[in-house]
Amino acid sequence: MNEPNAAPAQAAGDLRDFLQLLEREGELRRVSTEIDWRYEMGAVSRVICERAGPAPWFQNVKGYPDQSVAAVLFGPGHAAPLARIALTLGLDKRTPTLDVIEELRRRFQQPRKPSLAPAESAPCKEIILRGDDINLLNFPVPWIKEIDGGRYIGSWDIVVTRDPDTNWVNWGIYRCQLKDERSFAVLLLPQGQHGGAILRKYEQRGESMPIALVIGADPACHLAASAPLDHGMSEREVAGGIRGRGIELVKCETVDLEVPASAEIVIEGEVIPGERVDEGPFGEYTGHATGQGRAPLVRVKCITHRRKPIFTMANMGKLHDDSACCVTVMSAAVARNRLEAHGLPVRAIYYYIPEIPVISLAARPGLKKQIVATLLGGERMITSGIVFVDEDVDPSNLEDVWWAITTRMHPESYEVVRGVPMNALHPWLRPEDRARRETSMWIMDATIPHDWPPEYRSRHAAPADYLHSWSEGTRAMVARRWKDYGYGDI
Ligand SMILES: Cc1cc2nc3c(=O)[nH]c(=O)nc-3n(C[C@H](O)[C@H](O)[C@H](O)COP(=O)(O)O)c2cc1C
Ligand SMILES: [Mn+2]
Repeated sequence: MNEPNAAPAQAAGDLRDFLQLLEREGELRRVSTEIDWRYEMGAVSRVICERAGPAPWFQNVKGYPDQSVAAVLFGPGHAAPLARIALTLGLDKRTPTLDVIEELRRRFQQPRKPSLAPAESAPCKEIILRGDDINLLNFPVPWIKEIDGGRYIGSWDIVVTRDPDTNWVNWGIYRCQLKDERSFAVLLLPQGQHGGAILRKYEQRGESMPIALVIGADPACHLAASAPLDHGMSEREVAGGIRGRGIELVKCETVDLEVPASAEIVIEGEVIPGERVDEGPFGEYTGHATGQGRAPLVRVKCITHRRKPIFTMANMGKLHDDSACCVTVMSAAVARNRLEAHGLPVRAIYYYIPEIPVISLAARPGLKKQIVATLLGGERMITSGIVFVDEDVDPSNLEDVWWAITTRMHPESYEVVRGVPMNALHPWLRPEDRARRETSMWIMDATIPHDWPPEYRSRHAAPADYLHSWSEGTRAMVARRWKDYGYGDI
């Protein structure tokens, strides 16, 4: 694994392998000076995130000897924005953004079933704590931002639940706020997210919901858990697809669930029907601290962990963060596979921020509305809006996209679609939207109409950049003579 030229490319193994790989590639740095879990770890990792520095691995957390915290593991990367996601896939860290998405798309189409490991050989069972030994405060849980509502035990995690009707197992990354030694809140949003839909079923039956919070699993598992897969699809099989071999699972001690065997920490518990506590605010991927309200409470029944466990944390905020790096590429891969399955061709999709796709395509009658309908029919693939650009525009290049919007979009091509599902984390929602739990979205169509004749188009809308404004012959001549002009260094 990870040898140069290994074929086919395989993803990293457990978190510890992954940290070593990142360190070798200059994408991780050990921080040995003492650091406080209250505000300081969050502040330092946020600056690193905003400057796209190597991920920090805090070795010396105040009050927590023998433990460490790895932060903002997924970026933005140092060598390139998606460097650490590319490395997770066994690719070169400078692999272009749209190529990473294409590779993910291929792996999504080859899900692999997990296997079950015996408890004796599962690293996450090295220490098992029950009864009075349960104490969440024994982990270096960070208070990330001073504006957050408290310490967050789950920010880069996997929340495992099981549908009581179908036995479908769901993995999602959901934020979890520490409440006390034996309980935490989990933000299971009531709309769109699968964890929330599963909880509703248990509550309708008046039953407690078993739940497991996983920290520090194989990175492929966390990537899969951040993907907007359809209801009923298995994140754990997609994780196997991303890694190139099935994930090893192990049974929990006190709940009927399985978790990745190599995880650093597993917290088993249950949600009592109807029980809610204060949760938030929390600095989020929208670049705003949002979502203060009431959330389900998890009562902890058992904790298992590796020796000297490595805690992990995300640090979301304006503009780029580790959450956006993952969710945007996973969404692009899921969305394009979904469109292809519906026979809807596009050249490329990119999400500059989660839930707002930019799609480049060759327009044909009706295609754009078919795309909107198909993506709205999936979960979390569009909220807020969607941008369409022509094939000559690179959707992963923000300047290119903005150029298209400002020069090719007829004002009448800005549309508002009313009555779409709402994501409560959006800062722009009005109080009445929140009350109705429904809102609107926009479509920006920055493509040149498909029915303009070529002659009209070339007279009024021919792109005036180097590539399009000179013939191949002239460009070849200029390239040949480039040094003669005295610009050989540029
Ligand atoms: C670091 C990080 C934190 C996230 N926090 C939440 C959260 O608190 N609540 C939520 O509903 N989604 C959150 N998400 C997004 C979900 O993980 C994502 O939408 C995923 O598709 C959810 O799984 P599901 O589709 O099975 O519900 C987060 C994603 C990341 C990467
Ligand atoms: Mn899911």
